[in-house]
Amino acid sequence: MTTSKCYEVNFDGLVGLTHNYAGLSFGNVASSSHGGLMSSPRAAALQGLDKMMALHRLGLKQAVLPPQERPHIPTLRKLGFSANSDSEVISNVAKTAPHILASVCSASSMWVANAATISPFADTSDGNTHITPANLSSMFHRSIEIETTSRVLRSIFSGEDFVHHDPLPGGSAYSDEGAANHTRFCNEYGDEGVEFFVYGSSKANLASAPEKFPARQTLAACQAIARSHGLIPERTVFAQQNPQAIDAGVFHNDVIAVGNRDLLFYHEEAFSNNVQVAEQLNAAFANSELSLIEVPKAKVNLEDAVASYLFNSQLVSIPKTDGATIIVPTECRENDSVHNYLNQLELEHPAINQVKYFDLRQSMNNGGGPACLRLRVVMSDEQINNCQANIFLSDELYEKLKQWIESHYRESLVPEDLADPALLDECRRALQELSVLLNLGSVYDFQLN
Ligand code: SUG
Repeated sequence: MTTSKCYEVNFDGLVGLTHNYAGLSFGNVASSSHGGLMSSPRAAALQGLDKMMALHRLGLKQAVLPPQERPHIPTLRKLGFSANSDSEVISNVAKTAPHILASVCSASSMWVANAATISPFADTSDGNTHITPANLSSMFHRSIEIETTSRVLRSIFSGEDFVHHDPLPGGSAYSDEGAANHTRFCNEYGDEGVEFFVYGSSKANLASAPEKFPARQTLAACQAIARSHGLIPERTVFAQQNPQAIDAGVFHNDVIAVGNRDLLFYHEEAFSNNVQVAEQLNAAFANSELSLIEVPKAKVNLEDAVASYLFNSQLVSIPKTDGATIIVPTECRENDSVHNYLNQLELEHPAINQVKYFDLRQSMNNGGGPACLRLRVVMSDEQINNCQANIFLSDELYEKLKQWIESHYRESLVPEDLADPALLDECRRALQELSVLLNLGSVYDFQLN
């Protein structure tokens, strides 16, 4: 057990050079409705970086995770696109299977809330921090993130007090989408917490599954992670998502609920049984009181919650400030019912200090809001100081990353551009430079082979 001060560090995914709209995620309403439109990788990356910098300036610990190599040639070769050169591979797939090219070009690793489930040392029976990369097996374009994600996480969290597990075995039974369906409650970040896992489907209750859209997280996956992380059963809660919410576009729990410290902010229709969830969480939270803000559907209906991403917000505790700051996308200001609700919350609720709006439109158009872009890791001062990677945001790193984006990223991309072999070279050149800047070692396939 550590005696040094502990923080919640927000690791944000940098948007990749191939950020594009390909309509790949069935059940993610924004992804489906923007498929085929023009994207702006440069604007997307700068929007994400500006959010990171704003949180850093608020006094929070902010770090960055790198994008992945796309198009992903090793996946294309595994799928039988064989040619002598990588550019021939791209031209073959572009001619015969453009939908496969779109999948291996997705910059989806930016949504690092899906990178892994992380249980900090305070919650685990061996006192180590346990990390399980998500298998992302419900979406092909996301399942190809796992290997690089694992290498990046091992490079950053390299101390002996980090235990890296393999992703769960693939297939529908153990479909796992990481921290997007996992929250932790605690008093101080270094205190023993309650871990809360939310799943979309379970074998035991097949009758209560969504009808229209896929459930992307199973109970079996949540239980396997809780087991291998050595979590204490009395302080671990599993809850089912409301299948109607999934059918309304809530493809991850973080589209309808968010927690931080002793606060849970969620929609009336978030879970199959909200009352039971509140009781179980309160029982697990034992000696302290949990603060629950349940948003009634009469004030914000499911459709507005999904369109605005009100719950894909970040609840953060700014040093020396009472109450949480809520980081929301600007879409929340454009939706009347959501905006009115947030104004009221800011004025009246003692648990909420202020609301801050961020323009993340490029990511939002693919269904990725503020919370999707970040992975939370509780770290002690000691762990932060021991980290060899140069990933903690500072004024200097911000300037370097900004310059890096401005010199390497394209202004715009349309689906046809994915067939341009120059894009692969641009991506590799940029990532080579980035991995040196962030001191990550060799984490990309093109660096290893
Ligand atoms: O997996 N969108 C991502 C969005 C992930 C959001 N993450 C969280 N809620 N934590 C997904 O559905 C769209 C890609 C495209 O269509 O081009 C996409 O992968």
